[in-house]
Formats: sequence, structure tokens, C-alpha cells
Amino acid sequence: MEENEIINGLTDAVVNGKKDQAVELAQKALDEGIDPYIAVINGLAKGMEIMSEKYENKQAFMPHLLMASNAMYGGMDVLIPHIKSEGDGARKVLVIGSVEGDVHDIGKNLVKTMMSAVGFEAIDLGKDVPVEQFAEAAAEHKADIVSMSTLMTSTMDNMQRVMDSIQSKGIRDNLKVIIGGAPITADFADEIGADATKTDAMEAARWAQEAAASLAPERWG
Ligand code: B12
Repeated sequence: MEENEIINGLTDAVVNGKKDQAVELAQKALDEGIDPYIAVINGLAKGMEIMSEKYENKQAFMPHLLMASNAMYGGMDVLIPHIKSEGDGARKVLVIGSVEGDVHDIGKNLVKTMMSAVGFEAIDLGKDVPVEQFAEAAAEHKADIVSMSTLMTSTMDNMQRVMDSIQSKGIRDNLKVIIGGAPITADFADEIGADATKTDAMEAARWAQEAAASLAPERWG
């Protein structure tokens, strides 16, 4: 099988909600020496994007989405352990979660995966994370990066509340904050004082790598 065929097959497996196929093709991708990072992004994650669009256009419904994400995670379980950390070996810590009120976590999990792939140790707070928990976990784990997701306009304000809580804990200068999810714009990120937003998980990871490198190593004392 050619690389393209495997990558497209991974996308199709997600779109059709076929976990077995996703697992099998993920293994094939490894056997054929395809970069597992590429297989995740161009294969599995692309399938999830297609399904989200289909859902928006009412061409797919919730059970299809859940089967699609199940297939995506099946393939990721095979591929992720083989993604080589691009990190420089320094321990870098990421605190990540979907903000309070929001249970969407597929995108958050993708961001976590990509950040782990570039060398971050991820403290995953999960979804619907109470506002204060981001700052508490960041201080406890001496975080380099805090990453927040939300897919709903109604929960965007909670990102502001997390920023306020990071400020009032006095740790704002110790870390960098990136936010994302479909409703998030660069203007909104500016407005709440976050350091960046990106449209996809891979860009988020690249940014985080550089942002973490710009932080002073001794800042947590
Ligand atoms: C799947 C889904 C669900 C699933 C979630 C399952 C799960 N475990 O995540 C379930 C069924 C639970 C669900 C529930 C609801 N949902 Co829903 N859901 C979706 C759907 C169809 C797809 C989301 C998805 O997973 N996409 C795939 C992932 C890969 O994409 P992503 O999350 O956007 O992530 C990408 C980027 O945004 C980015 N990214 C994500 N996070 C971050 C973070 C950082 C730092 C960065 C840089 C980038 C980044 O990277 C990813 C790509 O690489 C969207 C529609 C859509 N088109 O997005 C609606 C959608 C988000 N849901 C919506 C709504 C309204 C709801 C409900 C309120 C529905 C209801 N009435 O019950 C509930 C919310 C419950 C709650 N309190 O949170 C609305 C939100 C509307 C709005 N703008 O406010 C949407 C847009 C659908 C719609 N058009 O109405 N939903």
C-alpha cells in the first residue's frame, strides 16, 4: 500500500466510524515507515474535521461523531507511542483543559497529543474544568504553558476568568497561555491577555515549544 492510500484510508476509517480499520491501518502506517505524526494529522484528525463539518451540515449525527472519535482514538493509541519527542530534553510542563461549562474535549485531546509529541509533560485537567483549577495546577506543577479550549461562545468568558485567576495568584509572568477552539479569534486572545491562539493542534504545539524556550529557567524559584 502506498503512503497516500494509508493516510486516506485512516481518514475514511474515522469518517465511517470503523475503529478496527483505523487500528489496522495505523499499524500498517508504522510498518511502512510512515511518520506517525503525519498519520495522526493528515489521516485521523482530518477525518474528525470532515465529520464535524458533516454534522454542521446535518449530513451526520451524534452517533456518527461518537463512532468517528472512537475510531480516531483507536488509531491514535497505536500511533502516539511511536511519535518521537522533538523536544530538546528539557522538562517542559503543560497544563491543559477545556474550560468550565464545556464538555467538548476532542480538540483538547488533539492539542495534548501534539504538545506531548514535541516534548511536553501534560497535566490534563480534563473537561468542564473549574476556573481556579488552571492556576492551581500551574503553580503546583510549575507549568511552562497553560492551554485552554472552548468550542462554545457561552463559555468564552470563563477563559477571561482563568486569566484573572492566574493574575491574582501572581504567576502570570511565569508561564505562557494559549487558547483555542472554533469561536476563538486573535482579537479575543488579545482582549483577555492570552499570549496566543492558533487554529490547529500542530501549530499550537510549534508555538508552545518556542514560547516555553523563551521563559527563564529559574523563574519558579
Ligand atoms: C462532537 C461535538 C459534541 C460532542 C462532544 C464530544 C466530546 N467528547 O468532545 C457532544 C455530543 C458531547 C456535544 C455536546 C454539546 N454541543 Co457540541 N459539538 C460537537 C461538534 C459536532 C464537533 C466538535 C469536535 O470535536 N470537532 C473536532 C475537533 C478536532 O475540533 P475542535 O475541537 O474544534 O479542535 C480543533 C481546533 O478548534 C483547535 N483547538 C481546539 N482546542 C484548542 C486549544 C488551543 C490552545 C488551540 C491553540 C487550538 C485548539 O485544534 C483542533 C484541530 O487541530 C461541534 C461542531 C463543530 N463543527 O465543531 C459541536 C458544537 C461545538 N457543539 C455545540 C453545542 C451547542 C453543544 C451542546 C450545548 C448541545 C446541546 N444542546 O446539548 C452540548 C454542550 C454541552 C457542554 N456543556 O459542553 C455548538 C456550539 C455553538 C457555539 N458556537 O456556542 C457546536 C458548534 C455545534 C453547533 N453548530 O451548534 N457536542
